[in-house]
Amino acid sequence: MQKAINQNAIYNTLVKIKENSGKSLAILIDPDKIDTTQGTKLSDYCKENAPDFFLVGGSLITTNQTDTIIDSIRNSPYTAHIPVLLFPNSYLHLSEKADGILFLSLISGRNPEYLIGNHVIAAPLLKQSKLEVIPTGYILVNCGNQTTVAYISNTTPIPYNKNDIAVCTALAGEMLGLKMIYMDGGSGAKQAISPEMIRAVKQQLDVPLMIGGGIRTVEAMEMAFEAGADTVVIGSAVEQNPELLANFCEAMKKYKN
Ligand code: 1GP
Repeated sequence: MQKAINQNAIYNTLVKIKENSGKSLAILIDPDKIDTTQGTKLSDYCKENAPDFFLVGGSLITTNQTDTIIDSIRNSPYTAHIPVLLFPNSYLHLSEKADGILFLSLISGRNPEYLIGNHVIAAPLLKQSKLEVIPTGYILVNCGNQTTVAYISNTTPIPYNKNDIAVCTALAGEMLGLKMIYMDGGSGAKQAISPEMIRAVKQQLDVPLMIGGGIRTVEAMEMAFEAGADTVVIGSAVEQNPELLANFCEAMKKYKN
């Protein structure tokens, strides 16, 4: 099967939101940490206000639930229209059921497998799929604890207060042609990435900036947006308290034009 031409719909939406000075919210669902019943429950919390995107994936996936989770998003009238992007840790976690994929190059690390190795194996599969591929510079920041993603990828995250390293890394990613930068403290990060680091990176960057890791409250989400995040990613907080989803989505209203 040949890939459809000019399949940039999701990325164009991200850019459009950014250009209109709006903000977007992505909810990360880790297929290991949620079952279908919880997935349906999550969709129900989207009845009044829904996130802009779902990310599905994680750095260590031990179950085969990715397709089922995407189905539960698709089967709900409240979430059926929301784009689903894969957030894979390797080429083993591709799913044709998603709309697109964050094609992550872990540019804060120096592990060739996560910079280019996995990508070489995944590329022909993606070429044949209908997934929209979004080339994304993935930058890990040390937010106070060793995270699964840092351990599994065998990379050293950027130190918490080294804003200049984060800026140079993001810039290099953009100059290499990556279309988005995702700066992440890792799932379950002890604290969120500092507003100072987000601001410093944002000032230098033209492509959309996604921020995640350790964001557990509406206040923390708003702080990331105010510092310059275009998209905020929330995982653990909603996994642990699905009812929080409604609060996060409600708070997003003020960022919509
Ligand atoms: C992890 O940024 C995401 O890659 C989400 O992090 O689970 O800490 O919200 P949390």
